[in-house]
Amino acid sequence: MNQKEYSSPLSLRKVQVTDDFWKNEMELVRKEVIPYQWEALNDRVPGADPSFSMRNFKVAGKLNEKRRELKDAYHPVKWPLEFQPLPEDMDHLEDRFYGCLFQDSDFSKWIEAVGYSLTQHPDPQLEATADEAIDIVCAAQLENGYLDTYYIISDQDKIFTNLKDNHELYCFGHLTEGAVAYYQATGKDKLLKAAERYADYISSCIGPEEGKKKGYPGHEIAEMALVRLYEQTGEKKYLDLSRFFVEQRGTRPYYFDLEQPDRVKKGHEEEERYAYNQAHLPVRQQDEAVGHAVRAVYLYSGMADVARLTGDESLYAACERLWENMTRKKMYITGGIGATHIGEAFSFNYDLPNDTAYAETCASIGLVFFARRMLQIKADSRYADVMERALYNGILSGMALDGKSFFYVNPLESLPEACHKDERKFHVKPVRQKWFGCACCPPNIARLVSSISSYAYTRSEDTLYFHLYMGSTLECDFGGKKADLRVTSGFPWNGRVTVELKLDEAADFTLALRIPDWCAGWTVNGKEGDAAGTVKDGYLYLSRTWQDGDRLELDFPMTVRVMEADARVREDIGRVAVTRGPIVYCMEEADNGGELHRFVLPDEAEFTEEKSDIQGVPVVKLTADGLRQKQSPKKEGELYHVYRRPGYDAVRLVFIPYFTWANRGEGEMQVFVRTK
Ligand code: FUB
Ligand code: ZN
Repeated sequence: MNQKEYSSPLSLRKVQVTDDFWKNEMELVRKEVIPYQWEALNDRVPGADPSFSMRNFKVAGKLNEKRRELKDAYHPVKWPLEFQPLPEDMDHLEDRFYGCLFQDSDFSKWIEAVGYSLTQHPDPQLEATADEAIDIVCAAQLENGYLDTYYIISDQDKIFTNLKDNHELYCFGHLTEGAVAYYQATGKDKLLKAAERYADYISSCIGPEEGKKKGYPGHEIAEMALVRLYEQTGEKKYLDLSRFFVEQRGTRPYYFDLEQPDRVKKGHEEEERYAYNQAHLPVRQQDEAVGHAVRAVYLYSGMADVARLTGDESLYAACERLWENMTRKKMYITGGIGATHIGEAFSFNYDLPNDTAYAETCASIGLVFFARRMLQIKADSRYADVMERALYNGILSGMALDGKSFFYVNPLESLPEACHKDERKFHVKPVRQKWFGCACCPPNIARLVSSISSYAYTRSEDTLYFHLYMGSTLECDFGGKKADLRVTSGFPWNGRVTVELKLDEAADFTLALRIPDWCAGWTVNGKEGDAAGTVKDGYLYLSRTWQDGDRLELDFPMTVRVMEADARVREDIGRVAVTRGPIVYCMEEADNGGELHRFVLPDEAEFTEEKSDIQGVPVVKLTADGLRQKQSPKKEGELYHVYRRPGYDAVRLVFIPYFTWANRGEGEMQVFVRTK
């Protein structure tokens, strides 16, 4: 690890995304998701499960008021307070907590997305709404800094008594991420100060010192949030707490056993007991991605942050091992992770079923967080390739092309009848949903998409890294000299990119350009390979004294690539997936008719590329001559018959980008297609 080479994302205020593709996604988030989400947070969406998020903050704030009046004579409601069922009469709710116990995070993800969005599109009205929401949230904070409505409303005696299940530190993490984002966008620090006070309260209760709880989050995210708080405030105590959380995890005796001794009896074997929470082993001994997938990648992101900031080689080595295991043995071609719906978790190596896949949108988003953090430590295109794969495929599939509905689960094969009738596939929805009772994914897409440029670029003192290609303008400076860049890009449909420099005076710096793993024969200003510059770990380094008006023309040819999985992936044997550039394709019933399992893509298939659109969104469609297996001649009503070489009808197969599936009503979909 070379700390001198570490890089950081550019401030969102210094990068404007102008890209046709990503700007469209960002505008969907700004115009559709953020306003809808605000209505959802306030329980104003007819027919949708109420969130109760803002309501809970208001109730907590009101209780605080009352408590102040009564000089703390408040008596908590009875414990245990489990998930509150939906009340029958929504007009006469009691002053108590409703909803999932991590509903506070709905607000936090919203405010984070709002912050990012304001950097690209100032909107005084939205900012005023956000400020009012922040006032409501801050009024709920206890004098001591604690801020989680579930416990504030229900039972303050139980604060931090169930770190494993009850998401207090998860809500803290999201609150902090939102607070930093909003501060960076607007300069307003009310929420940031609230997050700091909460962080201070947490470290007065949990930590290595005598008398404090030796716990850590049951659902990770606080680790990376504390690092953000440290980077924003410069307060090392936040980095120390993050490091404590990372290093304490999985140590013996298990903290989760200590906090709730009853668990020990219920649990499995020692090492399996807390694998769901990645707390089965100390993190440096972990080498396989296990357990709940979102939790896992949030942890790994925090580990990478701590490794970078402390120069910790062994922690980085653990991140590397986990990265390799996850991306080489447990990741779908779409960048989806977490193959099983049982525990929303990773399955065993090479177990990647297509039609029961879980591949939660949030998990792929967490994978992008992890990838960017690994890139900050070391610019290696392995990380950026996966980041790009997840972004254009397993994540964008999570949102409809009109931004109005969402997938939580992202299967690689879907048969609507099975989704409706087969209990094993009830988690797989054949069409996107308006919202979810547990609404983690849509707001996560909102915060990722609206901060997309922080994944495209990072910089060190003298190097600007291009990890993704997207049209944008960047304001940088190197050695005190201003350098503005204008980037245009045809991604993801063509690989032509231009970079133009506008400098007040000549300046020395390096541009490091990622060479995508899917392209062969790339050129920069017409030069190929080593002739173009120095290539290291998948990046082309161009170090020179740049002049005003310098211009680069990059070409990363996008050709169709037919991919097969490792032969140990049982479900994919004898099947292939069609890709082009960063995009994974699929077949849909809307174009090909039903019973997709009967279609065959011959080895020698030649593809035709066609500029087209799906629901008005420009795409490149692919077509190829293929086959459709005929029903063998057999006796009427017979289910089985003696095998005969099958006959086929010639058909034209149509492939569309995977992220655009299920935008034309309910129908079958398949990514991996039989081959011959
Ligand atoms: O537990 C909080 C969030 O809800 C998780 O990250 C998601 O997987 C969903 O279970
Ligand atoms: Zn989710």
